[in-house]
Amino acid sequence: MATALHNLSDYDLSKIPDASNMCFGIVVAEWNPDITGALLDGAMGTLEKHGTLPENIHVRTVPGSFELVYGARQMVLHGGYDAVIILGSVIRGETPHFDYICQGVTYGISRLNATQEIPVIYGLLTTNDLQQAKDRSGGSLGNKGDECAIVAIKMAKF
Ligand code: DLZ
Repeated sequence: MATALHNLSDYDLSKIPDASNMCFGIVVAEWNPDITGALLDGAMGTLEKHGTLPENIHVRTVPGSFELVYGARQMVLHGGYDAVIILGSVIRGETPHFDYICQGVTYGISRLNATQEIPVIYGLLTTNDLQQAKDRSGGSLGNKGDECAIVAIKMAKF
């Protein structure tokens, strides 16, 4: 969670491995497309900034965040990537779907990380309202997509 003390796009440049020989898969949810599009821009821009070739970043979309686990699993099993990033935005609103979706995605991605060989990076924004999502997708608190790209590079190196 971004806080007043931590901007999601801030990191220590000296600690980031060179990513020029790395290959990444990104799976993006179509719900809240303005938010997930901004997360994707951030992730791709940061991967490229650290040397990843655009042709080595493969993006697939899924209808909603709940489908991110399936998408990530397919990429992990069949993609040959150094790491896979999931990007989604779940906004609480008035529906109990929020809790079910967040729990399902969190559990599913944790399970992939515990059982598979390739790291899956958790770029799911879970916010109370649209403004909080905007703040974390290129707004006042930075971009979760940037943070996920940095984590993906570090975990690929790991
Ligand atoms: C159904 C639903 C709702 C209510 N809210 C969101 C949301 O805020 N963000 C999101 O990515 N997806 C949402 N979905 C769709 C579910 O993730 C999923 O696509 C459907 O339940 C079908 O499995």
